[in-house]
Amino acid sequence: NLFFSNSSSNGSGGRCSLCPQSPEVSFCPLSPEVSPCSQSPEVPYIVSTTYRTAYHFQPPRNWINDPCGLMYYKGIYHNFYQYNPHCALWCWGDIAWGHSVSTDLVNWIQLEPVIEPDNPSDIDGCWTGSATILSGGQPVILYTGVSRDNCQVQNLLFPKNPSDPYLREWTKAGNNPVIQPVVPGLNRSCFRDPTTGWIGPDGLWRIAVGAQLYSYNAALLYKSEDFLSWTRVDHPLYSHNLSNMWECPDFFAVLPGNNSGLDMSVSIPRGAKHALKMSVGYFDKYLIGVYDLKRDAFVPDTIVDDCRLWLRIDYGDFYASKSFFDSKKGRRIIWGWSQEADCRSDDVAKGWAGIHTIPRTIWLDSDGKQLLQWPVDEIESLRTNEINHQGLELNKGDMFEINGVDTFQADVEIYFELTSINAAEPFDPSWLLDPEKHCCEAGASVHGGIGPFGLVILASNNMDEHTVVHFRVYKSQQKYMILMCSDLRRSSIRPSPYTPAYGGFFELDLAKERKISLRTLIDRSAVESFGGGGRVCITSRVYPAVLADVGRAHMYAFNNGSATVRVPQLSAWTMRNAHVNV
Ligand code: DQQ
Repeated sequence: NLFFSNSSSNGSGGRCSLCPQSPEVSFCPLSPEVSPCSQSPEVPYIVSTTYRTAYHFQPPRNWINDPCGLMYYKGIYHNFYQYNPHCALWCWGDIAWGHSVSTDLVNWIQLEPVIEPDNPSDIDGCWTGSATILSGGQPVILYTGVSRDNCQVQNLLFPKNPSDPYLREWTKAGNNPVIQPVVPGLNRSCFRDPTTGWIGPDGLWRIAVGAQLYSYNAALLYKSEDFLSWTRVDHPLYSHNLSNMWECPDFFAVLPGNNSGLDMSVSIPRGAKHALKMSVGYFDKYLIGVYDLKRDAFVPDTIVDDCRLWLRIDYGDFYASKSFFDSKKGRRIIWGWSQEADCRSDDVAKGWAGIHTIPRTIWLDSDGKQLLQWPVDEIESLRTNEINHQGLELNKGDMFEINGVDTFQADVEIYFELTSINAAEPFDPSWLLDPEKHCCEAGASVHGGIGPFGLVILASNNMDEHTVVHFRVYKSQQKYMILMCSDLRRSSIRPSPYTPAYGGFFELDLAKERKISLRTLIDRSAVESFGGGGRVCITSRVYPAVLADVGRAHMYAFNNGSATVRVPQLSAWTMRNAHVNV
């Protein structure tokens, strides 16, 4: 049993705290420093083309970050994104809007950037924004422009030729900026990332803009009749004190238990709830509540002061997500930016940095409390070489090797069935404050009552390198809490990558349902996992030397808990390369 004998006794692997190079790119200094990779005598410095993803979204070269202005227009999906046309770093003053188009959300064609910093209202950067399709079908874009002295304003863009389904050329409005940072108490360097517009009860357009105001953070509310001239509503859509600035707010309607999406520019049916998402600290968090039409404000169902307890869209390397209503298939789709977790000098050497996650359908669970996400069906068109196993039984310490697929490019779906729930250990609610810490303490080598069980992926022959995605089941008063971890602490023998143990909790009614599902999409340096039918999602970036040097890795299903778990169904596929901006 190589896996467990090689792990340290406390399961921490020695690298648990957030590493000092944990990324903070949105506020990088005027000329970003290129940090040298720390060298290790045993492990050669590697800049490998093998880390480039095969089916995730990324441009051919250079830097990308936030998805902006996603939309479906005249039969074409558009992805606009934060892009540095000059190099693989986020550099002050360089950020433009890249643009790619697709008919299936899988294969993409890169077009010319639609905007670059070239006038006083965006001379230091064309930052994040959103697209809205107006009532007559005309698309428009609002984006944050950074003018001199880091003054952030909101600018408008129109397509030059709306009959071009590719929307290749855009014009900046003559009256930009259309919104200035002129609110009492507003920090004008923290006023950005306008949402997609929606129509309020009075028939006027609304947008929200992320802002820091006095000592609190807010999604400021603006309204307009024509999308050209905007007035601030005298209260925010929602605000909160004691957290970092809310970047990239997103506001959308969802129906409990119904995975059809809702279009925010038409009237929203009764019974709908609303989700307010904000990118804050290193994570995308959200609140579920109602949009109170009388007060024109978002009211969360539960007020939780400590924002460490707010639910997250993804518990891993995932930030600045944006959703849109896909009118082609009647669903809401979200995706986010996953940044490199290696040092910047490697990014410069390989010539690219940043990917977008697989687009995910997003909807509200039937209990109305949490969002669920699942990779869009289209991604299944890349599946090939299917393998299946049924009726496996995993006792404590068992590892079952999954052969027959390309372990660097795979889609794996596995169900774990609990044979008994009596062995569940008690849940400590304080773990919710820091699930990463708990994943470090309760790593895969630490035996438990029910779990850990899950997948070991990207493993070298001697287990020097491996990444583990696993679950543990805890009993909490009337309910069961499931911990899901994506533990990267041994994902690479190289010292430079950032290798935390990410984690999140979800509730499951195990008295009714004894199965816990895990779907993991492996794409070279990207690993996206969906636990409990999409209740907890974790995106991770990994740089194993096995990928660069050996070109072969192992994958296992395992159990290291005292209770036996069954695997009624395990399916895996090799994933073909998509045509992504080639
Ligand atoms: N990235 C953009 C900002 C946004 C941040 C700048 C979030 O508009 O707040 O590239 O990653």
